Amino acid sequence: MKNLKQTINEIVNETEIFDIHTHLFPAEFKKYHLSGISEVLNYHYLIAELFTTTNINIKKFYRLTNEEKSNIIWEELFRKRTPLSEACKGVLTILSQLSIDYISKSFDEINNEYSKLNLTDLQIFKISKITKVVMTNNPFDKSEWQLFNNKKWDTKKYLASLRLDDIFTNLDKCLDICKKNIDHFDNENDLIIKYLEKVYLESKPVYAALSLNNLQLKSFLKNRFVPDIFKWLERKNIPLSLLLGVKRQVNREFLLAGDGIDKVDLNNLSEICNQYPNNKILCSCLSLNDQHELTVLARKHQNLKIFGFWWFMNQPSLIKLILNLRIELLGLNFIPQHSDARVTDQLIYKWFHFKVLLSNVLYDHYKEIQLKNFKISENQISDDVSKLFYKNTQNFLNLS
Ligand code: RAT
Ligand code: ZN
Repeated sequence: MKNLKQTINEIVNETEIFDIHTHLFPAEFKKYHLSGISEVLNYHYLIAELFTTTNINIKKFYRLTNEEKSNIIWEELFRKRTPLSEACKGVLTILSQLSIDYISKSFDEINNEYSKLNLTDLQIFKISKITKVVMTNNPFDKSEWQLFNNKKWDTKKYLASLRLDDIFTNLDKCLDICKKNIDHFDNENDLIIKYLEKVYLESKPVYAALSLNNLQLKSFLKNRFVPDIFKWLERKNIPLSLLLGVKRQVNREFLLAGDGIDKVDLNNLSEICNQYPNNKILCSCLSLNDQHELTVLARKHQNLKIFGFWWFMNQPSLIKLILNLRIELLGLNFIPQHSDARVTDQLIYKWFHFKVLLSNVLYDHYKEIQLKNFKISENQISDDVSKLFYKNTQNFLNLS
């Protein structure tokens, strides 16, 4: 092998990625597909930063057009101030990766230059080496669900997942929607399962997902729908993905930018894994406080797989720390990252940033075993990275 560091960098940059959690939609579904620098600047991570950095009037801001909002974000966070936060650096990564010279330029100038690139989502997938992304699909959102009325998009690239939060936060609405779609049912449990079966056939999801705060997690096993949902997931052979520790609307005025962190009791996660040993559980926790316990739980339950650095955890300093911990406790038996991208262009920065961190962490671990006379080969590194970026996901989702 040439130089270890260079070999790892090359392999990490060339390995295909299966992005297990995004909020992306195919370009053909125009109403929901987001791309371009204006959308990148309108990311809710940046909006929260703008609100707390300036005294801008929040209601007035939200009434502006997207381009007006991006203009303000560019001026306030990138020109009047030094763009040092992770979300700001992400924008700089995208611009520099696309060779757009942004120094001393206004938003309009950058936007013009960016639009001329006419970047397609397939080009972006290629830049980031992404083969598949899993979307977040809410079967209780009629407008969004229209995606599945006409599948003239690449269903091998954009895989579906069923987001079931509404059953736990807005049951009446869900039951109404189920009743409009299902004619014959015995009781409400039967109704929900029949509706899930219908949307399953329409979308072919690779997993079902739920985000829960502590209270919801605590009462989860007592929920009257949960046993049947687990039975149904087992029949379908798809995992349940649990996104734990979000506290929705800590600041309501901020809208989508207003969610925060909750403290969760992971004993409840362990109990879920024990009570449903035949179901597969994917899990990501939002708070740093939960990462150690979550990693230990992934050593204790065969049906539990950790994935990604979710949202507030997606900060380089935390990733470095916890990625090391995960390798120390789990070897390579986890899914290290997902992008959570809402705008296709964000794939560029989310994955670029992570690849740099992963390469450095892997280098330290390989170096250490080399010092203990282990002969690590290029092929073995390729296999390892492919597990992390692709195969662990593919296997856990039972895909071929
Ligand atoms: O990361 C985000 O963009 C959040 O707003 C959420 O969408 C979160 O990832 C979720 O899936 O609930
Ligand atoms: Zn998400």
